[in-house]
Amino acid sequence: MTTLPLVSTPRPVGARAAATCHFRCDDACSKPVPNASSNPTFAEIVAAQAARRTVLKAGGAITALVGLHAAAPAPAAAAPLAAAGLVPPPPTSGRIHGFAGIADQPAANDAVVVPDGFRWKPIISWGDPILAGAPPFDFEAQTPAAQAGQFGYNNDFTALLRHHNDNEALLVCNHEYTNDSLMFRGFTSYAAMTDDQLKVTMAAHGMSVVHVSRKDVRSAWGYRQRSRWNRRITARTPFRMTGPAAGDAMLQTAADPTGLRVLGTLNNCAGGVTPWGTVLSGEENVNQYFAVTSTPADQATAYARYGLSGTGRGWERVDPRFDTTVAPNEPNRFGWIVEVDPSDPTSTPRKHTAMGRFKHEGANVTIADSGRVVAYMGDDERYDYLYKFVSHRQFRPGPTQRAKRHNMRLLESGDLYVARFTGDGLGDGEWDGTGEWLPLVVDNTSLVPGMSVAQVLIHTRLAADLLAPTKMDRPEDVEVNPVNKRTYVALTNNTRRLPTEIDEANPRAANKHGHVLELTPVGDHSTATFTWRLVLIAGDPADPQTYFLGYDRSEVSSISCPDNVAFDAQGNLWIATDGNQLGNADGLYMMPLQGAEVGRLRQFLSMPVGAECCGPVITFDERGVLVAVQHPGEIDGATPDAVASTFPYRGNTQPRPSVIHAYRR
Ligand SMILES: [Ca+2]
Ligand SMILES: [Ca+2]
Ligand SMILES: [Ca+2]
Ligand SMILES: [Ca+2]
Repeated sequence: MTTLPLVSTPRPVGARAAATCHFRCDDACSKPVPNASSNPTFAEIVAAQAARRTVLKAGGAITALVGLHAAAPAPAAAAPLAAAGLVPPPPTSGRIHGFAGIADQPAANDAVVVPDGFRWKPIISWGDPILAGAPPFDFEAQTPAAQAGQFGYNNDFTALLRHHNDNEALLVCNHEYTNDSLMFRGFTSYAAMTDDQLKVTMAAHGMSVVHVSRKDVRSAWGYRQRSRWNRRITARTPFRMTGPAAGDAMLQTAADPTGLRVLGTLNNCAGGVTPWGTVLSGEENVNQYFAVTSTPADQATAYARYGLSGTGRGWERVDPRFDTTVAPNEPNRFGWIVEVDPSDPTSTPRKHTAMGRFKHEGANVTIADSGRVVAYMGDDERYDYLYKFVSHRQFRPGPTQRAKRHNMRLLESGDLYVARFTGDGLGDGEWDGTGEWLPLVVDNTSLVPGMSVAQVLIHTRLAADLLAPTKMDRPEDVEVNPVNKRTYVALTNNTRRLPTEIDEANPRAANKHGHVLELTPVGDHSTATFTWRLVLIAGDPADPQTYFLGYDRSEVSSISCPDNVAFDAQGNLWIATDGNQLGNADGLYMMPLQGAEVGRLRQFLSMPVGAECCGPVITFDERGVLVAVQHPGEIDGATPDAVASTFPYRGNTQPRPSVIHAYRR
């Protein structure tokens, strides 16, 4: 076995590996932007133009953004920098947030780096057996049956649900996609794969529920093989459709004339945990699994808007529903938010039509003061939108089974909105303004002219286009801060945005590094209006276009491409990145949102070569964090015979996506 010569060739600036783009999203970035509508709104353009005039008059700056930064409020006082790339440690405590930030790590570094005083261990890796009868992982002897009982590939969203006591938990994980060229020796094309290999990749998708435990609060989490709580959900697991569009003609197929029972969940990206103990997961780039051999005439516009134009991943050879001539409605049965109850391994997971269909990054819920459940959701595509769901019924608190049965139905009926942002001008030194939630469906009535409720829910992108929401720079994870109750939106990047297309909420043309938005509801989370501001404009802090809530830019870590967000019990914002475009490894970062250190971003850990950082979850004791290391070793040219990474370094020479636990020694 050889290892690619990586040390002197860091990942080129400006790109994820081409292999990642190909296997994860079928090269979405190299294709035409699916949103061809003429949004954003007139109001924003007026505001942005007014702002540019103000700034140009004041400072003669080159761009609105650079000019604005010069006018930004004075940075907060900060302690002196300890060393290049390092920020001095705050007072330590037993909690995770007392750590000294690590320096930037080169992208070619095949290591997980954590701060002094911390260590990390893998909890579970691709191929580890979790169900009874599943064999140990054997890279050279993969079978569909083995994979269906083993932990799936490319772990993304991660949840840790306390189970019975403080030292037991259920780990729930998404398996977003497979990299077939790293899973099998000699891969050349989907067409050349064996039927069994194709079935292995189908079984490696979906989700896992894994029983984990530890000795005590100071030890690492480990997983339990063959626990009765363990579960695999794959591309063939039955799901039940719920909500107003369930059973609609556009969801019916020859194999399922009811339109109520779908096999599998695909391309599950981020997600969330509900207050009633279930897990939500977003089906994202689902278009890539379909061999579009023909397009139904009455759905041609929708097929185009959802990127359904590819040749698929070979699955149609072993499961004909992935051929659109055989099953033209099968694509409509993917692209939903799914809900799984990990506390009942026999339960049928559900897909909620009331929450709309698009390239769902994920969903996170909060309980509004009104008692209604509010879910925030991003459509992760350049120039797509931010959405909100508000349940019709109220959350019922309490640990009883009766309350849980009630709450389990909350996401089956509700109102759906899409966001429009209006800037108030850049002259005030902040990227901020007001926003409104434009109604798509309210009280089971469509508010989109010419579209029925089912049409709005199944072809949500087309419906939203008609309301002129704001085109965003790839909305990814969206989550409500448990302390300040505001909503945070990671916007990864959008290198296609033109200078003529910037607005105050998406303020950079050719946005390589992304930003983070904060929404504050006017009233409670179920109301139709909000105010907003940017809290982070990512990049190299030496770049005057970056912004860290006004904190001294010489005192913060560099960061690029925010993707997943999480919070600790103090309300600090944790950000995981995907696709660092500064030549550094992806990583996990923490930024305080209040107190003297507001905006002082620092890096907690970094990823091995080729990997993105996913699914951060601060453990419920606040002493550590779980992170999903996704696609380690996925760099162009890497193969099983020429690996780029040996992560997680456990005697196996192939890189294996893994969930790791980083915790205080
Ligand atoms: Ca995504
Ligand atoms: Ca402003
Ligand atoms: Ca991601
Ligand atoms: Ca999250």
